[in-house]
Amino acid sequence: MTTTLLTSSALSPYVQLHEEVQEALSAGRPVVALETTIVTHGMPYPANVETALSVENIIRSAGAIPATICIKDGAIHVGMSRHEIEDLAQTKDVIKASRRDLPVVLANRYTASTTVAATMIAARLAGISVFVTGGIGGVHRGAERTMDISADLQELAKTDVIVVCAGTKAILDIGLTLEVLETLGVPVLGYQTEQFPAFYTRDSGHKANFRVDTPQQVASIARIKWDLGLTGGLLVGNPIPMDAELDPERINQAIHQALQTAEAQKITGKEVTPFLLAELERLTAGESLQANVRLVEYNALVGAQVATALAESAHQ
Ligand code: PSU
Ligand code: MN
Repeated sequence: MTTTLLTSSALSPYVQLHEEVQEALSAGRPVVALETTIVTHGMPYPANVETALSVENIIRSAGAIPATICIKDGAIHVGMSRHEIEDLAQTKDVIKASRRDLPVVLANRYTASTTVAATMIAARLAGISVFVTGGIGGVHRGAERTMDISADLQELAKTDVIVVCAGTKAILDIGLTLEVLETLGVPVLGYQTEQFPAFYTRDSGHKANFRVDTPQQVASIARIKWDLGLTGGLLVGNPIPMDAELDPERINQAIHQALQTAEAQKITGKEVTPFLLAELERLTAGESLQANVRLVEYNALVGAQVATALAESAHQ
């Protein structure tokens, strides 16, 4: 344990809050959780570390405190130093940890990054209610054969955290993903749009559950949900900025090709998503990566505003 880390033993002996995060939380100031699977499995080096740091800066500039989350030395670390982020981004063979992996990783003191599901759990344990990512996992195309449905969806059903994302990539079956979210009772809010976004593009062709236009609206919907005892998360679909959007035809062509390669190479389980992301980057000559960076940065801004609105509503 380093001196900058404090154990939040009241919550869990396995959670270590970074000092800055702990201070902000005890003062009721806005905090935004961030995942690290996007760092270890979602983007190549050095774009991964540059993006992780830029996202933190955006959150700070918007008046909130970032809490980037990973697992190492037998604890879930909530809030990482710049050095720790740089280190994780360059470590090879980091485990991608979702809900099922958490106890195993902790017991063995492995180093792991956290998926959306695992980051939601960590945020909840730390008392953080807003979490920013790029895209969530969902129902994979062909899931009626493979049963490949991300644990992120179940987590949204269970864990009280607002997740700000740019939708899900069209590598998934977006329609089925939304059906499952409906079944699980997860509100899907379109941020300043009626549509559910498709990550690289602004419109998936599917509608969001409801449109919201302000961070205050998101905060108030979340508060009411939790006040009613309706446990579980809320999903905010924040479309990629217009000038960063990719051409739908080109990206869908690349997605189609990447899916075929994954099938031919018999990629399964937790390797599927990272494999497809890397293939897309190759097939689009880096364009998909650039779009990914832009959309995460924009989500960070909106997430910080939502966290601020939520913190303000608590003081009323
Ligand atoms: N979608 C992206 N980039 C990512 C991920 C999803 O556009 O990096 C990561 C997230 O951490 C998400 C995880 O929680 O992949 C989903 O993996 P799986 O499909 O194996 O549940
Ligand atoms: Mn999967």
